[in-house]
Amino acid sequence: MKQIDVVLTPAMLPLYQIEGKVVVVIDILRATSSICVAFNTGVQKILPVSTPEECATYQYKGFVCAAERDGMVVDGFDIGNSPFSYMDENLKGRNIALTTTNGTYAIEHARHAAIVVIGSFLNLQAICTWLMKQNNDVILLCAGWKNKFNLEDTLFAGAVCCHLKKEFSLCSDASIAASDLFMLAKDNLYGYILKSSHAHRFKKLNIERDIEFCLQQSIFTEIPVLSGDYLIKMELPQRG
Ligand code: 3SL
Repeated sequence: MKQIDVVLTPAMLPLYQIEGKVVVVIDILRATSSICVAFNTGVQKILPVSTPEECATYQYKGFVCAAERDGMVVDGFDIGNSPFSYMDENLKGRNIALTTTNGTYAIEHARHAAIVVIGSFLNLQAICTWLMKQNNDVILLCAGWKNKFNLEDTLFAGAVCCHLKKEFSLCSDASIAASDLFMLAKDNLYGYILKSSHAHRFKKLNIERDIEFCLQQSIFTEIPVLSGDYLIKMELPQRG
């Protein structure tokens, strides 16, 4: 039986073998949610980069440059990491260079996997349906906060484990703990997430509406996938 495992922070990734596996990168608040929004809007490609300095160099190559640190838009950039910034119709067909505190860091560290995809509550059903059809084992990589554990990414990992428990074996205590956490919180995800440190950070920054948005389930069908250096929209077979 295929296996599914949860890596609770990028700092733990060296303990796992990702070669030959599918890695789902998870940063619910907010990088992977915003990436899903961007592809739903019609963005062509997203280039995840490590630093705001590197990101700024893409301005001269026709990219939209987006940078976030500690929840805020980095000075000198037009957009940061709010999902609402990626709903702009002017982004249709554009390429974005993006750097965020944890999300792009996690993507960078997942590069050696067979396939790297982007997961969020916004595309939960699409990701699970696609994962069911894969032959590879799966690693759910939580971006966390500066290499520390967080609740929101673990909850999403738990949601995926619960959806896939018939097709995959939950092969570790981390995947069992994530599933149990999701079962505990699922009837009031928003209320539960309000306990999290990131929710407190958002409160101070007055961006709590982003939390509510990012917790909507399965409103998008796009699956962003890493292709070379870029995230692109996965081409899925047409139904019917
Ligand atoms: O760390 C990240 O990648 C971000 O998602 C953090 S924030 O939600 O923009 O604060």
